[in-house]
Amino acid sequence: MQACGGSYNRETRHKYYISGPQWAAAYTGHALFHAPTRPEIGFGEVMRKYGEIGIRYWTTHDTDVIPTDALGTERQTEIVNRIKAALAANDMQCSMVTAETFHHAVWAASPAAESPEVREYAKFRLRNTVDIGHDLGATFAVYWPGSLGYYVQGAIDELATLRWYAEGLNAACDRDLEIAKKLGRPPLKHCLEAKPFEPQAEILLPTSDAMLAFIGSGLLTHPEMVGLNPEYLHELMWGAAPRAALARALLAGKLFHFDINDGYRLKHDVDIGVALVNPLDWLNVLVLLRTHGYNGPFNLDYKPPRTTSQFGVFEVSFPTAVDRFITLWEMAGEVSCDPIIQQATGALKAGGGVADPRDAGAVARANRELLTLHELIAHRLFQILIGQHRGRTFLW
Ligand code: GCO
Ligand code: MN
Ligand code: MN
Repeated sequence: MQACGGSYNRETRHKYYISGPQWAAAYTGHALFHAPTRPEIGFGEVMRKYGEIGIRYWTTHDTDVIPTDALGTERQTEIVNRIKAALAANDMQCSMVTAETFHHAVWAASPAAESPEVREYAKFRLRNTVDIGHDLGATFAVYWPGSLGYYVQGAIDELATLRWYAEGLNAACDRDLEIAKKLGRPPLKHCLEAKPFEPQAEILLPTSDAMLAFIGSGLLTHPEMVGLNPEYLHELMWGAAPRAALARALLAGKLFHFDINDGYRLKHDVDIGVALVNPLDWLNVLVLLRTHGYNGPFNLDYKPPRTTSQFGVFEVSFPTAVDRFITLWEMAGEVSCDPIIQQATGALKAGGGVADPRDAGAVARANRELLTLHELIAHRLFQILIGQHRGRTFLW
């Protein structure tokens, strides 16, 4: 790390709305074909390390920190009080809470199962997560539905399942309005997160676009309270251009929260550190978000590689992820005011200067060379990415 140099200090890292998930830091290296490689750690240790690094915000699933059988009991209150103390001790704030509706056996048929008692339990969990969120001072609640889908044909009625899922969200929003009023706090921003391929074979809401349609379907009693938490990799996985998926969310006014990481198209959810696979695309994504005024959190939802110990997780994995994000965010600012890119986009917008826009041949001819500026812009972005625009040279 010392040899790499160029890392930001804690104060600089504090200026960005970057959040560290409990589950990312506590990830033990396990997966379907992988046994754990690291010991478990609790929220006290995670916050101490995040605090040292300069990650200001913390996010958590309910069951990352509260055992399932303690949810809604006095033990929950006691744990939440300890979390508050640990946040304060490490100069951190809780920005987001999320309900785990995928891991426990109770979710085998999803939180919107046919069985009414599963759905009642799901409502309890979602309402309880809203309670925890207000108690911890959070701004956002995220829902990744998990098992909302099926493995075998004919297993579920899709329409009924989606209606039932909406009932769960409605219960969360109703509870939120009630508590927010009582506490004099603004209601939480509720964010749906899509993932296309896992953990079921077929997913009912596989993409952010599907979720936008769901939000607008008329099933939600408070659609204005519900938006999106897209994850970069989850959009890439199904073959989308993440930048375009984010643009659609922005147009709809629904880009509330953003999970940042990286990976590959049409592969499983590898959750690699931000920009380690697609740095140029990441730069572009941040140009889009800066240009259009996104001011929500950037949540480091990735898995530090299982090849490292906890030493590597906190000495290398998290600080480098934070610093790559900051560097790219600052570069994105540079892109927005780069004179060459400004000239090129200005020229593109001015058009080819054809007098008669009904003459297809003349319009095509006038725009042909103009459109070569698209490639010039791409080249300039690459130069900015590698620092060549500042005179950096490569001699051999
Ligand atoms: C994943 C998901 C999760 C969610 C989390 C929040 O990659 O499995 O992105 O990490 O972000 O469950 O609800
Ligand atoms: Mn995520
Ligand atoms: Mn993921």
